Amino acid sequence: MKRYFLRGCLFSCYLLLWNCSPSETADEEAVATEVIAQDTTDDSISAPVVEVPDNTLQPVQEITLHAIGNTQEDMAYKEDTLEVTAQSLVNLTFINEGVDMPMMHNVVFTTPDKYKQVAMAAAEVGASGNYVPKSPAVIAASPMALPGQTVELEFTAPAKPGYYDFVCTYPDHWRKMHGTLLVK
Ligand SMILES: [Cu+2]
Repeated sequence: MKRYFLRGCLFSCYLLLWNCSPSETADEEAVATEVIAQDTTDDSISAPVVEVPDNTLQPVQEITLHAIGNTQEDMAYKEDTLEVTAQSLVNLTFINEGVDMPMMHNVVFTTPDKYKQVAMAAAEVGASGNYVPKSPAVIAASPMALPGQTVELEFTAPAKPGYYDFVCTYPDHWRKMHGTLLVK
């Protein structure tokens, strides 16, 4: 009798243990599934952040351009050539050293040999169009800098190396104020 009772007990204990272990495994599986689910969510959140280093790989170039002179005769860009690397992010600081009001200048980058054409179209656009025509020949344009003002312009340099142009599109300034953008 005693022996059967003991055997019965052991069997019950065995059953208890057997019942416990699968449920624990099931819990662990549930936890594992949750972790995987969280990881997937994290990946989708961090996805746009991953794109940022792609932009930072683009070389950044800081260049400075000065407008000098204070009359229609002696006004000029101090630098007649600017050099940038193809497809780099160009950070241009444009300093207008003019003193009197007619010395309003900007800098407009154009495709090769189109600076005069762009300047002519700009004069027609006038002040309301900020002296920048809507033209495929315009690569980038700075805001107009009043005498003594400094303006900034950020743009991506052309992908194709070559000689491009830049010009001040304030009416009649193109004759004295134009230069070459050398893209290497
Ligand atoms: Cu000008």
